[in-house]
Amino acid sequence: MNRTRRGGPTPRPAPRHTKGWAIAAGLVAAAVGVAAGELLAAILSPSLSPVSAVGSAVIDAVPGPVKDAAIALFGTADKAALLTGMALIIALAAVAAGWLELRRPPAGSLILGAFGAAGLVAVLSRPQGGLLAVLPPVAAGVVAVLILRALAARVRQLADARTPEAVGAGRRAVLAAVGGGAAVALLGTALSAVARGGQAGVLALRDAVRLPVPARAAAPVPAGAELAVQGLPPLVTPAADFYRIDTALSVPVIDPDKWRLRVTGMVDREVELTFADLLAKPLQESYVTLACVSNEVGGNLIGNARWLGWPVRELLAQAGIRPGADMVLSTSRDGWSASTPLEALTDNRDALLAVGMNGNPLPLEHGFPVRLVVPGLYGYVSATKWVTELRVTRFADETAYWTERGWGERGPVKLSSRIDVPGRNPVSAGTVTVAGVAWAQHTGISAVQVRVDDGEWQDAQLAPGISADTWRQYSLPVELTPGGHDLSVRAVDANGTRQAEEKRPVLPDGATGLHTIRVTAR
Ligand SMILES: Nc1nc2c(c(=O)[nH]1)N[C@H]1C(S)=C(S)[C@@H](COP(=O)(O)O)O[C@H]1N2
Ligand SMILES: [Mo]
Repeated sequence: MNRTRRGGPTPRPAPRHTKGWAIAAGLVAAAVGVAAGELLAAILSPSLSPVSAVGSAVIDAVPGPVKDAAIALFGTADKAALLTGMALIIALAAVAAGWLELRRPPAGSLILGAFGAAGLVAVLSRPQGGLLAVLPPVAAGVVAVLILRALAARVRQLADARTPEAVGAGRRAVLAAVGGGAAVALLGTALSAVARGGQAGVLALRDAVRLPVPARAAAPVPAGAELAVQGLPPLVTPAADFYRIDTALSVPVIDPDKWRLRVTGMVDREVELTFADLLAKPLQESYVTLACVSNEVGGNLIGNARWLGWPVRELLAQAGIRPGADMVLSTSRDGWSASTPLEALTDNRDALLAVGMNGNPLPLEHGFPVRLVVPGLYGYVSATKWVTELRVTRFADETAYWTERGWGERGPVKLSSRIDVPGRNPVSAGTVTVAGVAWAQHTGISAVQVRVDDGEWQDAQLAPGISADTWRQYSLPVELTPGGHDLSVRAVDANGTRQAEEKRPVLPDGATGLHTIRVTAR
C-alpha cells in the first residue's frame, strides 16, 4: 500500500497513508499502555492486574440475567469471551483514538486517558485495592497517552510532508516509531507473562499445600469477644484486608519444595529445615495481633490473625544456643532482616515459625511459605516474611534493616487504643456509641476509657479478649448534645499502666498519644 514514487514530483501524500498510520499509532499506544500496566502489576503484587480488575468489575456490574446468558452462550469459555470482548473494545477505542488524535487532538489522548481512569476505578472497587493497586492503571493511562502523542506527532509530520524526500523520511520515522512501540509492547507483555507464570506456578503450589491439623489448637474465641457494633472492624482480620508492609518491590516467589531455613551463628550445630520438615512438626495455632511501628495513633497498620506454626524456641533448642548470644537476626529471601531479642523467641510467648494464616497457607504477600510471628513486638524487629535464615548473634555485633536506619533496637509494641466508631460525620445528637480496639500484646488490656470533650473518663464495656496477644474491642454509649465534640480513648494494660498521653512520633520506636476524633452531632 505504500507505493513510493521516486523521481517524479509528488503531490501531498494521500490521506489514506496517514490514516493507516494514525490507526496503527492508536493501537500501538494502547498496547504499550496495557503492557506497562500489566508488567508493573506483575512486579508489584501477585493479586494485582488492571485488566483482570476491569474484568472482575464488569462481571460484578453485569446484571444476573446477562451473566446467565453469557454462561449459557460461552459455557466455561465465558472468561475467555469476556477478555476477548474487552480486547476488542480496547482495540476499537484505540483505532478511534489514533484517528482522532491526528484529526482533532487531543481527543485521542482523552479516549486513552479515559481507559486508564476506568482501570483505576475498577482497581479501587476491588477488595485487594490499596495504595499499590492504583499505580498500574495510572501508569497504563499515562504511558498510552504519551506514546500516542509521540506517534501522532510523527504521523502529522508525514501528513505535512510536501517533498518526496520529506515523505520518505517521514514514513521511515513513523515506521521506526510504530514498529519500536509494537516491539516494546510485545516485550512488556512477554515479561509480565513470565512474571505471572512464576507467580501462577507458586500460587498453584500454595493451593496444593495441605496444612496439618494443629497439635495444639488456638485458644477459642470467647463468646462476646466480637461486639455487635456496626462499623467496628472484624475481630479477626481477613487476609485480604490485612495491612501489608514490606520493602519488597516485587513479592518474592518461593517454591515451598525448594525453601530452606538455616539456623546459623552462635549455635552448637547448624540446622537446616525444609518445608516438609516443618509441616511434620507438632504445629500450634494462636491468635496474634500484628502491628507496624509506623502505625500512627489511630492508624490502621494493625491486624489480628490466627497463625499456625511451630514455636521458634523448639528449632533454636535443636540448634543449641551458645552462651553470650542475645539476638536472632532473621533474613528474608530478598535480603531484608530483623533483629529480635533472643528471649522473645525462647520464652513462653510462643513466637512462631508460621505457615498458616486464618486456616490457609500464608498469602504470597504475607510471607509464603514461612514467616515469623512474635507476639508483643512490632513487625520490623520480628515478623520476617519469606524467612530463610535465623542467625543467633549479639546486638553488639550485628544490626538489621531498620535498626541501621535509625529505628529502635528493641521494638516492644506500645499500649494503644483506637476509635473506629463513629466512623462517619455527622452523627445524630443523643446517645452515640463509641467503639474500637485496644491492644497491649503479650501484656494484655485491663480497661478502656472514653472521654467526651473535657469531661470525666468513663469506663467502656470491654469485650473479652482471645488472649493477651490480641487486641480487644470496647464500646460505650455516650450522650452528645448538638454541636462539635472531641471523643478520646485511653487504655490501661494488665499491669495497671495507663496509655501514655504524651504525643510522640512513630520514629524511633512507635507513636504515643491518645486517639481523639472530632465529631459533629446534629
Ligand atoms: N521480608 C520482609 N519481612 C517483613 C518486612 C519486610 O520489609 N520484608 N516488613 C516487616 C514489617 S515493618 C511489618 S510491620 C510486618 C508486616 O507484615 P504484613 O505485611 O504481613 O502485615 O512485616 C515485617 N516483615
Ligand atoms: Mo512495620
